Amino acid sequence: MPTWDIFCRVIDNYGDLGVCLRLARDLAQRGDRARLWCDDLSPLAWMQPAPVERLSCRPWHDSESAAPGDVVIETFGCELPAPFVAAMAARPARPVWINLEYLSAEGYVERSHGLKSPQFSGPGAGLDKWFFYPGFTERTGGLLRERGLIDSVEAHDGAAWLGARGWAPEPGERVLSLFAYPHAPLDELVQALGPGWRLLLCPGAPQTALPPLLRAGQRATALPALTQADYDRLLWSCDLNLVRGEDSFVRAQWAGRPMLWQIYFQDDGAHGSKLEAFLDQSLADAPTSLRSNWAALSRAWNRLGPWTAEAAQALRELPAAASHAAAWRAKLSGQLDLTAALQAFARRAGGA
Ligand code: TRH
Repeated sequence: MPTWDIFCRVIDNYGDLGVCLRLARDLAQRGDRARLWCDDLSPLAWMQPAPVERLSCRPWHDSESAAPGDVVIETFGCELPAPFVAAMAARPARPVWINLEYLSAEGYVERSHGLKSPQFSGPGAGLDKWFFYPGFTERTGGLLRERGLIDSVEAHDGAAWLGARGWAPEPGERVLSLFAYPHAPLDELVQALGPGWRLLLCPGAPQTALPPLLRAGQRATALPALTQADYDRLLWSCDLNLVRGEDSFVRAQWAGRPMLWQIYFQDDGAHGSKLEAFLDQSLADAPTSLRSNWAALSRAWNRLGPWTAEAAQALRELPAAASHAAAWRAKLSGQLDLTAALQAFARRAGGA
């Protein structure tokens, strides 16, 4: 049973920790031992309050006196503590050292996935670091998808789950979840949605900014921070999910429901080409009108394009978007998942 050390620095928001927690938990649930080292463990109080067998979550600095396990995952270039790297280099059986990168559908991902970076200086001199890229194709590391996930989504009774929490739509009403950054164009969204919506607002700025903007026939409810497992169930229950960043974005794709992604904004504008690459890949097999309407809506929601008639039309064609979301999910779920890909990679590289 190999031991995995997963290192995470919280830059802002919760995405980095959210991804690391899912990976660590998935490894533990598959029978490996996982240690998650993080510089801010406080969000775990709501993301994962219950203990998980074989998973331990520890403060970053405690790693400085720890003996490295068989596989070490440095996430998103977080730079491991030097004493830990020195201990890796001194270990008789060298651990496999993997840098797990951010998710993107851009072409560089396939080209860079699995590349080796030999370390010539510093405490890790003599070790190799491997670059591992999640992605949407067989030539990447894939996406986190725990065993049995799609069966759980399909067995889920969304109406009952929402009803038990007081979040169910009235007859004839549709329901959406909204998890968004403060700069989201909320006024344009509620205008384009039209009447007949219950909006479930996840924690964040929209909980106060959106209610005054509501149009006739719309109502909003502020949700508390949910556990990751319950956030997933929320996504499985809604007619439309507005998600952001990286982890909620992936989970919404597994929900197999229409999804609108607010990409993480980058000052240099790099998020524009990242969004286009995802739209190109995920909508490639969609009917032409759905493809152009949904792309227009996605650009508008990210302030990368105007709120055109096409963008508004996308929201009137949710049944077509739902069929496409299910087809896209079926395509993705035919690929190897990220945890299994990492396990296979680590075995080949000699650590697990
Ligand atoms: O936190 P995010 O906005 O995005 C991240 C970070 O900003 C990060 O720095 C950036 O590099 C990356 O995006 C691209 O959104 P994300 O990724 O969806 O992470 C949110 C996590 O919070 C995810 O694991 C789901 C979880 N969550 C809950 O557990 N309960 C909740 O109620 C909600 C709303 C989210």
